Amino acid sequence: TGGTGVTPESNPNARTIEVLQKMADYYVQTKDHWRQTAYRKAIGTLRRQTDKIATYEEALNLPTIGNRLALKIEEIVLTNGLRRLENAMMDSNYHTLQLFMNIYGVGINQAWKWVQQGHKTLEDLKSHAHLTDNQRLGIEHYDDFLTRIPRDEVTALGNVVSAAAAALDPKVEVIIGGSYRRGASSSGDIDCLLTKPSTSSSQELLGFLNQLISKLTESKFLVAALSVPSQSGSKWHGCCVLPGASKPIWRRIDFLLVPETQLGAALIYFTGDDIFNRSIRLLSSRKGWRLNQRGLYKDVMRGPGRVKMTEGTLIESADERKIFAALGVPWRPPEQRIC
Ligand code: DCP
Ligand code: MG
Ligand code: MN
Repeated sequence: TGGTGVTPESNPNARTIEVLQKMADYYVQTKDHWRQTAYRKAIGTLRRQTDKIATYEEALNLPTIGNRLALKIEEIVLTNGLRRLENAMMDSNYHTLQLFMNIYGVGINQAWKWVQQGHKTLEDLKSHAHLTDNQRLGIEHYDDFLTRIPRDEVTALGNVVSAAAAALDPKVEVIIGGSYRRGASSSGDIDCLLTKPSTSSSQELLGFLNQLISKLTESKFLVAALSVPSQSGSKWHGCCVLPGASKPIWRRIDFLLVPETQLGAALIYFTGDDIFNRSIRLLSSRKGWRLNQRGLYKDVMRGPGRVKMTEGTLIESADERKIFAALGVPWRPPEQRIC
Protein backbone atom coordinates (compact mmCIF):
# COMPACT_ATOMS: atom_id res chain seq x y z
CA THR A 1 0.00 0.00 0.00
CA GLY A 2 1.08 3.57 -0.41
CA GLY A 3 -0.06 7.05 -1.27
CA THR A 4 -2.17 9.18 1.00
CA GLY A 5 -5.35 7.11 0.93
CA VAL A 6 -5.97 4.54 3.62
CA THR A 7 -7.03 1.24 2.09
CA PRO A 8 -9.43 -0.90 4.11
CA GLU A 9 -6.77 -3.59 4.78
CA SER A 10 -4.15 -1.14 5.89
CA ASN A 11 -6.48 0.89 8.06
CA PRO A 12 -5.40 0.33 11.64
CA ASN A 13 -9.05 0.78 12.69
CA ALA A 14 -10.43 -1.88 10.36
CA ARG A 15 -11.78 -4.12 13.17
CA THR A 16 -13.39 -1.18 14.97
CA ILE A 17 -14.99 -0.06 11.71
CA GLU A 18 -16.30 -3.57 11.09
CA VAL A 19 -18.01 -3.73 14.49
CA LEU A 20 -19.40 -0.20 14.20
CA GLN A 21 -20.74 -1.09 10.75
CA LYS A 22 -22.63 -4.04 12.26
CA MET A 23 -24.07 -1.70 14.87
CA ALA A 24 -25.12 0.73 12.12
CA ASP A 25 -26.84 -2.12 10.23
CA TYR A 26 -28.59 -3.09 13.44
CA TYR A 27 -29.88 0.47 13.90
CA VAL A 28 -31.20 0.41 10.32
CA GLN A 29 -33.21 -2.67 11.36
CA THR A 30 -34.49 -1.01 14.50
CA LYS A 31 -35.29 2.20 12.57
CA ASP A 32 -33.12 4.29 14.87
CA HIS A 33 -32.25 7.09 12.44
CA TRP A 34 -30.23 9.19 14.86
CA ARG A 35 -27.89 6.37 15.85
CA GLN A 36 -27.63 5.21 12.23
CA THR A 37 -26.37 8.66 11.24
CA ALA A 38 -24.05 8.96 14.24
CA TYR A 39 -22.48 5.57 13.49
CA ARG A 40 -22.09 6.34 9.78
CA LYS A 41 -20.33 9.60 10.55
CA ALA A 42 -18.03 7.95 13.07
CA ILE A 43 -17.14 5.22 10.56
CA GLY A 44 -16.30 7.89 7.97
CA THR A 45 -14.07 9.67 10.46
CA LEU A 46 -12.27 6.46 11.47
CA ARG A 47 -11.68 5.55 7.81
CA ARG A 48 -9.67 8.75 7.40
CA GLN A 49 -7.35 8.03 10.33
CA THR A 50 -3.86 6.71 9.72
CA ASP A 51 -3.23 5.86 13.37
CA LYS A 52 -5.03 3.33 15.50
CA ILE A 53 -7.62 4.95 17.74
CA ALA A 54 -7.48 2.91 20.92
CA THR A 55 -8.63 5.01 23.84
CA TYR A 56 -11.66 7.02 24.83
CA GLU A 57 -9.63 10.24 24.77
CA GLU A 58 -8.20 9.63 21.30
CA ALA A 59 -11.66 8.92 19.94
CA LEU A 60 -13.24 11.93 21.63
CA ASN A 61 -10.62 14.22 20.05
CA LEU A 62 -11.89 13.33 16.58
CA PRO A 63 -14.64 15.27 14.82
CA THR A 64 -18.16 13.71 14.77
CA ILE A 65 -17.32 11.36 17.67
CA GLY A 66 -19.07 12.11 20.94
CA ASN A 67 -18.99 10.67 24.41
CA ARG A 68 -20.95 7.48 23.89
CA LEU A 69 -19.27 6.52 20.64
CA ALA A 70 -15.84 7.19 22.12
CA LEU A 71 -16.66 4.76 24.94
CA LYS A 72 -17.81 2.14 22.44
CA ILE A 73 -14.66 2.52 20.35
CA GLU A 74 -12.50 1.95 23.42
CA GLU A 75 -14.59 -1.07 24.35
CA ILE A 76 -14.24 -2.58 20.87
CA VAL A 77 -10.46 -2.20 20.97
CA LEU A 78 -10.24 -3.66 24.49
CA THR A 79 -12.59 -6.61 24.00
CA ASN A 80 -12.41 -7.06 20.23
CA GLY A 81 -16.19 -6.87 20.23
CA LEU A 82 -19.11 -5.06 21.77
CA ARG A 83 -21.33 -6.46 24.47
CA ARG A 84 -24.47 -4.68 23.39
CA LEU A 85 -24.07 -5.82 19.80
CA GLU A 86 -23.46 -9.37 20.88
CA ASN A 87 -26.43 -9.29 23.21
CA ALA A 88 -28.60 -7.93 20.47
CA MET A 89 -27.51 -9.97 17.51
CA MET A 90 -25.90 -13.22 18.54
CA ASP A 91 -28.92 -14.82 20.16
CA SER A 92 -32.64 -15.26 19.84
CA ASN A 93 -33.26 -12.14 21.88
CA TYR A 94 -32.75 -10.21 18.70
CA HIS A 95 -35.87 -11.75 17.15
CA THR A 96 -37.88 -11.19 20.30
CA LEU A 97 -36.73 -7.59 20.28
CA GLN A 98 -37.97 -7.21 16.69
CA LEU A 99 -41.29 -8.82 17.63
CA PHE A 100 -41.83 -6.41 20.52
CA MET A 101 -40.65 -3.33 18.63
CA ASN A 102 -43.31 -4.00 16.03
CA ILE A 103 -46.01 -3.42 18.65
CA TYR A 104 -47.47 -0.03 17.86
CA GLY A 105 -46.02 2.65 20.15
CA VAL A 106 -43.26 0.44 21.57
CA GLY A 107 -39.68 1.66 21.13
CA ILE A 108 -36.37 -0.05 21.65
CA ASN A 109 -36.11 0.78 25.36
CA GLN A 110 -39.47 -0.75 26.30
CA ALA A 111 -38.82 -3.75 24.06
CA TRP A 112 -35.42 -4.28 25.73
CA LYS A 113 -36.97 -4.14 29.18
CA TRP A 114 -39.40 -6.90 28.30
CA VAL A 115 -36.65 -9.00 26.71
CA GLN A 116 -34.53 -8.61 29.84
CA GLN A 117 -37.51 -9.59 31.99
CA GLY A 118 -37.55 -12.86 30.03
CA HIS A 119 -40.69 -12.39 27.95
CA LYS A 120 -40.57 -14.21 24.65
CA THR A 121 -43.97 -13.97 23.01
CA LEU A 122 -46.89 -11.56 22.70
CA GLU A 123 -48.88 -14.02 24.84
CA ASP A 124 -46.22 -13.71 27.58
CA LEU A 125 -46.65 -9.95 27.54
CA LYS A 126 -50.44 -10.16 27.64
CA SER A 127 -50.52 -12.44 30.65
CA HIS A 128 -47.41 -11.43 32.64
CA ALA A 129 -46.16 -7.92 31.78
CA HIS A 130 -47.50 -4.67 33.15
CA LEU A 131 -49.02 -3.11 30.06
CA THR A 132 -50.48 0.32 29.46
CA ASP A 133 -53.89 0.43 27.76
CA ASN A 134 -52.23 1.51 24.52
CA GLN A 135 -49.67 -1.30 24.64
CA ARG A 136 -52.47 -3.83 25.19
CA LEU A 137 -54.34 -2.38 22.24
CA GLY A 138 -51.17 -2.50 20.14
CA ILE A 139 -50.79 -6.20 20.92
CA GLU A 140 -54.44 -7.00 20.31
CA HIS A 141 -54.24 -5.37 16.87
CA TYR A 142 -50.62 -6.33 16.18
CA ASP A 143 -51.22 -7.58 12.65
CA ASP A 144 -53.68 -4.81 11.78
CA PHE A 145 -51.21 -2.06 12.55
CA LEU A 146 -48.48 -3.76 10.53
CA THR A 147 -50.76 -4.03 7.51
CA ARG A 148 -50.25 -1.21 5.00
CA ILE A 149 -53.39 0.71 3.97
CA PRO A 150 -54.02 0.65 0.22
CA ARG A 151 -54.30 4.12 -1.30
CA ASP A 152 -57.98 3.63 -2.27
CA GLU A 153 -58.84 2.80 1.32
CA VAL A 154 -57.05 5.92 2.59
CA THR A 155 -59.13 7.92 0.11
CA ALA A 156 -62.33 6.27 1.33
CA LEU A 157 -61.47 6.80 5.01
CA GLY A 158 -60.56 10.42 4.28
CA ASN A 159 -63.92 10.90 2.57
CA VAL A 160 -65.74 9.76 5.71
CA VAL A 161 -63.83 12.36 7.73
CA SER A 162 -64.45 15.10 5.14
CA ALA A 163 -68.19 14.40 5.06
CA ALA A 164 -68.49 14.47 8.86
CA ALA A 165 -66.38 17.65 9.04
CA ALA A 166 -68.45 19.39 6.35
CA ALA A 167 -71.68 18.56 8.18
CA LEU A 168 -70.33 20.17 11.37
CA ASP A 169 -68.62 23.18 9.82
CA PRO A 170 -68.49 23.65 6.04
CA LYS A 171 -65.59 26.08 6.38
CA VAL A 172 -63.25 23.45 7.80
CA GLU A 173 -60.90 21.88 5.29
CA VAL A 174 -59.57 18.32 5.61
CA ILE A 175 -56.21 17.58 3.97
CA ILE A 176 -54.65 14.15 4.06
CA GLY A 177 -50.91 14.59 4.48
CA GLY A 178 -48.14 12.09 5.16
CA SER A 179 -47.23 9.41 2.66
CA TYR A 180 -50.65 9.77 0.97
CA ARG A 181 -49.89 13.36 -0.03
CA ARG A 182 -46.55 12.19 -1.39
CA GLY A 183 -48.52 9.93 -3.71
CA ALA A 184 -47.67 6.63 -2.02
CA SER A 185 -49.60 3.59 -3.21
CA SER A 186 -50.06 2.50 0.41
CA SER A 187 -49.71 4.17 3.81
CA GLY A 188 -48.92 3.17 7.37
CA ASP A 189 -51.60 5.47 8.78
CA ILE A 190 -53.90 8.36 7.85
CA ASP A 191 -52.60 11.84 8.68
CA CYS A 192 -55.56 14.26 8.63
CA LEU A 193 -54.82 17.97 8.81
CA LEU A 194 -57.81 20.06 9.89
CA THR A 195 -57.72 23.75 9.09
CA LYS A 196 -60.13 26.66 8.72
CA PRO A 197 -59.93 30.16 7.22
CA SER A 198 -59.30 33.05 9.64
CA THR A 199 -57.82 30.93 12.41
CA SER A 200 -54.48 31.85 13.96
CA SER A 201 -54.13 29.30 16.76
CA SER A 202 -54.92 25.61 16.95
CA GLN A 203 -56.94 26.17 20.15
CA GLU A 204 -59.59 27.84 18.00
CA LEU A 205 -60.16 24.44 16.39
CA LEU A 206 -60.27 22.34 19.59
CA GLY A 207 -64.04 22.66 19.97
CA PHE A 208 -64.52 21.52 16.41
CA LEU A 209 -62.17 18.57 16.96
CA ASN A 210 -64.14 17.40 20.00
CA GLN A 211 -67.38 17.54 18.04
CA LEU A 212 -65.82 15.66 15.15
CA ILE A 213 -64.42 12.95 17.43
CA SER A 214 -67.82 12.48 19.14
CA LYS A 215 -69.61 12.26 15.85
CA LEU A 216 -67.15 9.81 14.28
CA THR A 217 -67.14 7.70 17.45
CA GLU A 218 -70.93 7.51 17.51
CA SER A 219 -70.96 6.43 13.88
CA LYS A 220 -68.44 3.65 14.80
CA PHE A 221 -65.84 5.03 12.38
CA LEU A 222 -63.47 5.73 15.27
CA VAL A 223 -62.90 2.65 17.42
CA ALA A 224 -60.20 3.76 19.89
CA ALA A 225 -58.40 6.85 21.15
CA LEU A 226 -54.67 6.50 21.78
CA SER A 227 -53.87 10.07 22.77
CA VAL A 228 -56.00 13.17 23.05
CA PRO A 229 -54.75 16.76 22.92
CA SER A 230 -53.56 18.31 26.16
CA GLN A 231 -54.49 21.90 26.98
CA SER A 232 -52.20 23.46 24.41
CA GLY A 233 -52.03 20.35 22.23
CA SER A 234 -53.15 20.04 18.66
CA LYS A 235 -52.99 16.30 17.95
CA TRP A 236 -55.39 13.41 18.34
CA HIS A 237 -54.21 9.85 17.73
CA GLY A 238 -56.49 6.87 17.45
CA CYS A 239 -57.91 4.10 15.32
CA CYS A 240 -60.65 3.89 12.72
CA VAL A 241 -62.33 1.30 10.53
CA LEU A 242 -63.89 1.45 7.09
CA PRO A 243 -67.70 1.47 7.49
CA GLY A 244 -69.48 -1.58 6.14
CA ALA A 245 -66.46 -3.88 6.06
CA SER A 246 -67.38 -7.35 7.29
CA LYS A 247 -64.10 -8.02 9.10
CA PRO A 248 -62.64 -4.55 9.39
CA ILE A 249 -58.91 -3.96 9.80
CA TRP A 250 -58.13 -1.37 12.47
CA ARG A 251 -56.29 1.56 10.96
CA ARG A 252 -54.19 4.21 12.69
CA ILE A 253 -55.49 7.75 12.17
CA ASP A 254 -54.09 11.09 13.34
CA PHE A 255 -55.90 14.43 13.45
CA LEU A 256 -53.74 17.53 13.45
CA LEU A 257 -55.19 20.97 14.13
CA VAL A 258 -53.61 23.62 11.95
CA PRO A 259 -54.53 27.32 12.02
CA GLU A 260 -54.67 28.91 8.59
CA THR A 261 -51.72 31.18 9.45
CA GLN A 262 -49.47 28.11 9.89
CA LEU A 263 -50.78 25.91 7.09
CA GLY A 264 -47.65 26.15 4.92
CA ALA A 265 -45.24 25.09 7.66
CA ALA A 266 -47.62 22.34 8.84
CA LEU A 267 -48.00 21.01 5.29
CA ILE A 268 -44.23 20.79 4.91
CA TYR A 269 -43.84 19.02 8.25
CA PHE A 270 -46.74 16.58 7.90
CA THR A 271 -45.97 15.77 4.27
CA GLY A 272 -42.43 14.66 5.03
CA ASP A 273 -40.87 12.37 4.44
CA ASP A 274 -39.00 12.45 7.72
CA ILE A 275 -35.60 12.46 5.98
CA PHE A 276 -36.68 15.36 3.75
CA ASN A 277 -37.81 17.22 6.88
CA ARG A 278 -34.49 16.69 8.54
CA SER A 279 -32.56 17.96 5.53
CA ILE A 280 -34.72 21.08 5.08
CA ARG A 281 -34.44 21.85 8.80
CA LEU A 282 -30.69 21.45 8.65
CA LEU A 283 -30.60 23.81 5.68
CA SER A 284 -32.60 26.36 7.72
CA SER A 285 -30.31 26.05 10.72
CA ARG A 286 -27.24 26.56 8.49
CA LYS A 287 -28.72 29.97 7.65
CA GLY A 288 -29.15 30.60 11.35
CA TRP A 289 -32.90 30.16 10.95
CA ARG A 290 -35.29 27.60 12.36
CA LEU A 291 -38.07 25.66 10.64
CA ASN A 292 -40.69 23.77 12.60
CA GLN A 293 -44.31 22.76 12.03
CA ARG A 294 -45.45 26.28 12.98
CA GLY A 295 -43.20 28.40 10.78
CA LEU A 296 -39.82 29.56 9.53
CA TYR A 297 -38.09 31.88 12.03
CA LYS A 298 -34.95 34.00 12.14
CA ASP A 299 -33.09 35.55 15.09
CA VAL A 300 -33.74 32.54 17.30
CA MET A 301 -31.94 33.38 20.54
CA ARG A 302 -30.07 30.54 22.15
CA GLY A 303 -28.59 30.42 25.62
CA PRO A 304 -26.00 28.07 27.12
CA GLY A 305 -26.13 24.58 25.66
CA ARG A 306 -27.99 25.91 22.58
CA VAL A 307 -31.18 26.04 24.64
CA LYS A 308 -33.76 28.04 22.75
CA MET A 309 -34.62 31.30 24.54
CA THR A 310 -37.10 32.83 22.08
CA GLU A 311 -39.06 31.57 19.09
CA GLY A 312 -37.47 34.34 16.96
CA THR A 313 -38.99 36.53 14.25
CA LEU A 314 -41.40 34.86 11.88
CA ILE A 315 -40.29 34.88 8.24
CA GLU A 316 -43.15 32.85 6.74
CA SER A 317 -45.64 30.21 7.86
CA ALA A 318 -48.91 30.34 5.91
CA ASP A 319 -47.70 29.45 2.44
CA GLU A 320 -45.75 26.31 1.60
CA ARG A 321 -44.24 27.73 -1.59
CA LYS A 322 -43.15 30.95 0.12
CA ILE A 323 -41.25 28.92 2.74
CA PHE A 324 -39.33 27.11 -0.02
CA ALA A 325 -38.69 30.48 -1.73
CA ALA A 326 -37.47 32.14 1.49
CA LEU A 327 -35.04 29.27 1.99
CA GLY A 328 -33.84 29.56 -1.59
CA VAL A 329 -34.93 25.98 -2.28
CA PRO A 330 -36.59 25.26 -5.65
CA TRP A 331 -40.23 24.16 -5.18
CA ARG A 332 -40.54 20.41 -4.77
CA PRO A 333 -43.99 18.89 -5.20
CA PRO A 334 -44.92 16.39 -2.46
CA GLU A 335 -44.29 13.40 -4.75
CA GLN A 336 -40.64 14.44 -4.96
CA ARG A 337 -40.06 14.80 -1.24
CA ILE A 338 -38.76 11.28 -0.88
CA CYS A 339 -35.15 11.07 0.16
N1 DCP B 1 -42.52 13.21 10.73
C1 DCP B 1 -41.21 13.63 10.90
N2 DCP B 1 -40.39 12.99 11.79
C2 DCP B 1 -40.84 11.96 12.51
C3 DCP B 1 -42.17 11.51 12.36
C4 DCP B 1 -42.98 12.17 11.46
O1 DCP B 1 -40.79 14.58 10.26
N3 DCP B 1 -40.03 11.34 13.36
C5 DCP B 1 -43.38 13.90 9.76
C6 DCP B 1 -43.01 13.45 8.37
C7 DCP B 1 -44.03 12.43 8.07
C8 DCP B 1 -45.25 12.95 8.78
O2 DCP B 1 -44.74 13.57 9.96
O3 DCP B 1 -44.25 12.31 6.67
C9 DCP B 1 -46.27 11.90 9.12
O4 DCP B 1 -45.68 10.90 9.92
P1 DCP B 1 -45.98 9.36 9.68
O5 DCP B 1 -45.28 8.62 10.76
O6 DCP B 1 -47.42 9.14 9.55
O7 DCP B 1 -45.16 9.01 8.35
P2 DCP B 1 -45.63 8.95 6.82
O8 DCP B 1 -47.04 9.38 6.66
O9 DCP B 1 -44.61 9.69 6.02
O10 DCP B 1 -45.48 7.43 6.44
P3 DCP B 1 -46.52 6.22 6.75
O11 DCP B 1 -47.07 5.79 5.45
O12 DCP B 1 -45.68 5.16 7.38
O13 DCP B 1 -47.55 6.75 7.68
MG1 MG C 1 -48.55 8.64 7.85
MN1 MN D 1 -49.02 9.65 11.23
